[in-house]
Amino acid sequence: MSERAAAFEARFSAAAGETEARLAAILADGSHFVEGTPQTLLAAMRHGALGGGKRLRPFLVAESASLFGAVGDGPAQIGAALELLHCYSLVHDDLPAMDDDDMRRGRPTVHRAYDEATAILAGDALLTLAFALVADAPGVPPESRVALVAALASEAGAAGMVGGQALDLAAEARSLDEDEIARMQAMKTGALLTFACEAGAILAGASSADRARLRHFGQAIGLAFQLADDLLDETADAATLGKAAGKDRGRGKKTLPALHGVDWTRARLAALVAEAEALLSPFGERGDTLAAAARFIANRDR
Ligand code: GRG
Repeated sequence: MSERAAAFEARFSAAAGETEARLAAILADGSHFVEGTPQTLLAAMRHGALGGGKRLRPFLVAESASLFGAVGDGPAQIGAALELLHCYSLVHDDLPAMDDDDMRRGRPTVHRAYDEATAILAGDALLTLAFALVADAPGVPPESRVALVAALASEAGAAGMVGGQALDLAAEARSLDEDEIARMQAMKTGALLTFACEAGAILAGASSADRARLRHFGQAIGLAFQLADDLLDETADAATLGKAAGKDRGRGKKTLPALHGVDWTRARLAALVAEAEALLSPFGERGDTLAAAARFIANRDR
């Protein structure tokens, strides 16, 4: 690994540790959970949210915020909120009615460790907690908090991640064409990554041109993330992934790597990284960490 890549990995891993501690504190915190909160529900939420994951989305929020000089605890709280929302999507995605997975992040999925009803409710509670955290993000002006709530709702909902998941489920009955696959992936996977990058610009009160630039960057790395994920699904083993591998192929679901092969996928990933790097060029060295994140996303092995 190059020195530059090693420095990125060290920074990324330190940030993941901070996110883990913040999430643990939030999920232990009396301010969010009054005495009446059912303890089994809370335990299932912790199971779904703690103890694993790359914590990529909070990292992107923090780095995009620091690109514009945002300071204070606001970016970390928005990152934590986004990560809880991401965890809800994984808990629900793993349910028997959806992907029907037994393992996630190297551990039993929430419905396996508890039961289906508890997993549905734990996901619901993680989603609603995410919005509570955005609404009271410390040090963030009210108009920015409202903008963040609106952007997150749009990217997470029917026009974003949830809509993408619906298109993905529909693809089990009818094969999608290439454009439809790309659109489904941009919604299912790209939407939250786009929010992560745009959130930093919103937090810092950046210009609308910079906000659009960061959105565009998020869209490019979102596509790269999904392509890399599909490639891993084709090539990696379950022990490396911490979940079942080869599931898409097993279900006859078309992915772009399955349609075009590994060489085409690697070339497309390189083009997306170049696009992401070019979008950061106006920021000079300040954009180095986000550029390294784009390369990590495209080349990742987990
Ligand atoms: C159920 C509403 C709803 C949405 C589900 C996120 C999602 C939409 C489905 C997950 C299935 C999947 C494998 C999607 C591909 C990309 C993805 C989101 C992978 C998981 O994200 P990582 O790699 O996971 O960031 P960690 O565990 O590192 O947090």
